Amino acid sequence: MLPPPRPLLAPLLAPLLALLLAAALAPRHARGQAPEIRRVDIGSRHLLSLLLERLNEPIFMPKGDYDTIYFRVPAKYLHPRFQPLTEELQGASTGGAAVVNLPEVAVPELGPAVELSRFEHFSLFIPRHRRMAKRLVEIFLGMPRYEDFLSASAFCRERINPYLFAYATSVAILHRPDTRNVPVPNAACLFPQKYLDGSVFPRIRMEANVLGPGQREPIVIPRDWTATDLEPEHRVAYFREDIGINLAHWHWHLVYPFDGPRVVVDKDRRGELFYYFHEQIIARFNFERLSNHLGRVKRFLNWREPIPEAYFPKLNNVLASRVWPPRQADARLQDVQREDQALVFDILDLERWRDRIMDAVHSRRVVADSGETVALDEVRGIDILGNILESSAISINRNLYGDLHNFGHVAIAFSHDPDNRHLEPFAVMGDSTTAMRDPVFYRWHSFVQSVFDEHKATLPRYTVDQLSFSGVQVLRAEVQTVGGTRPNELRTHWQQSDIDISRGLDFAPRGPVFVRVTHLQHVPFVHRIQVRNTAGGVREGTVRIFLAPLMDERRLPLSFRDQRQLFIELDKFRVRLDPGVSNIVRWHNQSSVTIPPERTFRNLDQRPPGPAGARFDYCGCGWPQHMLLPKGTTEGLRAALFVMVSDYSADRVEQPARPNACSDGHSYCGLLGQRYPDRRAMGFPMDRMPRPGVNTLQDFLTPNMAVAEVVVRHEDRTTPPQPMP
Ligand SMILES: *[C@@H]1O[C@H](CO)[C@@H](O)[C@H](O)[C@H]1NC(C)=O
Ligand SMILES: [Cu+2]
Repeated sequence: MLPPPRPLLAPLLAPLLALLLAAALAPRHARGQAPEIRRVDIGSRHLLSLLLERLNEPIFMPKGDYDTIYFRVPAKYLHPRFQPLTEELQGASTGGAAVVNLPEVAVPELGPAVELSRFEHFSLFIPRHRRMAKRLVEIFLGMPRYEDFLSASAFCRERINPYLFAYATSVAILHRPDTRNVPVPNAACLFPQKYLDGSVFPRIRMEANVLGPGQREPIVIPRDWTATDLEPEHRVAYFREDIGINLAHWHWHLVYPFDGPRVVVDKDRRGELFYYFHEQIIARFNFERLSNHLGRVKRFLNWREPIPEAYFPKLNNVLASRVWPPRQADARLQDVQREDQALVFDILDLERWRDRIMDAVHSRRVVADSGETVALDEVRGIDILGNILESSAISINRNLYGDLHNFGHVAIAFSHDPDNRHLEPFAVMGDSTTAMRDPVFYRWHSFVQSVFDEHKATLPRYTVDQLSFSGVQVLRAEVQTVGGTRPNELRTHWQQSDIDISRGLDFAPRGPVFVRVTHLQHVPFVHRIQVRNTAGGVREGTVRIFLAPLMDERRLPLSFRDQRQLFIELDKFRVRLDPGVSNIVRWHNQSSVTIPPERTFRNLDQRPPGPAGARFDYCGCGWPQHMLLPKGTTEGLRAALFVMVSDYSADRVEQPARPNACSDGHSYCGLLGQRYPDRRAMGFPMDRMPRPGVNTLQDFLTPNMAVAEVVVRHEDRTTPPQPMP
């Protein structure tokens, strides 16, 4: 039996239906093409991404730019409202367009996945929603052939909440062997309302409805649209609200779901990567704060105290006409009693989990579900702890250690309506797509990181021997900015970029519609590193480059213990060291941390054909290139550039034979389907307390390391959009 689709909102239906009929019956050869029906091979992989477009429009509406593709599905796939009209809606001429006939497949029982209405938000942090997502991902991964997956996906599309559907389909695309080359559409294009000021949508609709594609102009979003500088936290809003950063977080969670079928969750060092990715987010945020004369972020430690930071997101859920709820200054967490979400827990539960985890960290062992004790050692400890703290489905004991990080997000997200008396949905902290916009995200994650730090402090310090690379010395490290006159001066400014959001605009005319955003950018730079190898033969090394501020918020030099936690990774790569002196040149855009700009602001139509296209597609995970450097200050923020060359024979990881076409962004994202490509602890060599006697960065150095003092200078100018390569 096929489950019935979720009811649509009644008031929406009448005008919607009129529109659909008009669209479906209108002659399609208005542009002067002869009516003809092309058939599209359903094995074609890009059809899947078309299913993710305009998710509130029924499947038989035209897809792709300029109405080029029509899906035709069995009547029973459709919403009951449309089933009697199947012939009229699906039979009309589609002159000039291509038609895809999807065969009927048996889709397993959708179970809990149909329980979320189309107009609710979807949150992985809420267990009820996780169960829905898990079921859908299981179904999608279980469909035997690509064609079956495509058809099942079309069936689900018509009856599943759009956010849930897009999430589960994207996870399946990333994890099915036969869809490795399928583009996972950029979420900012599918759901622009989660990334852009709600006030642009009426303007966008006007532009799209009144003007043809060739006449439309980008809608410009000003840089300060959520608050003013009366609110000190607003000084770093350009970081929190950056589209690329929010996409990076969303994409990371697609690659590393914390719940779902075991094959999807249980990845090499996923718990450790949760630690490292968020550690880097906090370090980067603090660097940004110091660039704006703000103190480092304060951990959210006492959950009974009010939260001084307010946040008013100004995002709309366009179709449901619901806004994301704001949080007033001095909001307090309360016990959560959201029966509507099957979610009831107390702040005391969070405190109890925290205390149990802290006990485990300090006694250096955890108790597994089976009652067996497992050591939190140097090798596996951080990974076990990451899965416990997040927590993920592979937590060693969820009964005992609970669901601390996720439920913290939820408690904060419901602080404005903890018992549903106002029928308010959760706030931005409740959704991993939007959470990074809110200042409290960083306070909560700083707390989470402090638990990891407690664990790292119990580990043995790295000895000089472990840090050194015998026979290899780094003689010099410097950066040179393109067009710069002095070495070791990095430069930033503002830049505009356009993003096509037409794929996320339901019930609007076709063709691209652009939004123009302003974001931080840096001037291209290059690393020049001089290394001497006197080891008596060729050696291979891993170059590790980090950047940290020199001064704290009081403008006093940072101690190494503090500075250690502020290092952001800029790059990591393998080099061959011939005997003698090697001069290593490495460009900013080769970084192992970042993905290039066209993957943040990408438009799938610019996808290059052939193998380059495949590479383009699945390299979506990583930090946006434009946010590689912190903003710095107009007078120049002093920073330490740290370069280390470690012995590759100790860093090397045995990989399965299957080559990976894409390794962009691997420092924060790993490699899909492979092991994390560095055997050292993530964050090495800054991840542990320094050995005794080390008080400054200089004290920490061994001969295979070097430090350069650099400045990061910001110019308050805005450059226009750059053409994409
Ligand atoms: C990286 O940047 C440099 C300098 O701007 C440029 O010459 C080079 O083509 C870029 N490489 C890639 C892969 O974009
Ligand atoms: Cu989080």
